[in-house]
Amino acid sequence: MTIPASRFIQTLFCASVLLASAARAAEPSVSFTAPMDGAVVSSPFDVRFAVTGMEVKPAGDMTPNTGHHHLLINAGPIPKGVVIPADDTHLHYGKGQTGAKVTLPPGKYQLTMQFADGAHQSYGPAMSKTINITVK
Ligand SMILES: [Cu+2]
Repeated sequence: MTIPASRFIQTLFCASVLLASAARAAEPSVSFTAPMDGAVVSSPFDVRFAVTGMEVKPAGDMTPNTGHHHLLINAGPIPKGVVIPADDTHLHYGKGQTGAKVTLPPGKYQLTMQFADGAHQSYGPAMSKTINITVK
């Protein structure tokens, strides 16, 4: 008994779709564990950072595919290779922290987490995540 050609092609197609999604899942990325997008929070509130496919290291460590988290307040992702400024709205977690308590006055905010290397050079939009929250 032989497998009909159409069935064989269908199987191949399914296998390639699975492989493609596996490759996508392996792309490094970051995400907020907290707060959730659209959340209403009381200040101070917990921010939790997660990263997959790269490793957290303190600032200064230039091991490839490692870096530290940044929180950008009312700002979008930083282009790849650009050094992230250090000021009131660009917070660096250069000790390798994976979370922080953040204090903000009441209002609506756009929060962007941005992963960057040991010299604070951004890994670009692919290694960022933006959410909108309300501080009550
Ligand atoms: Cu930094």
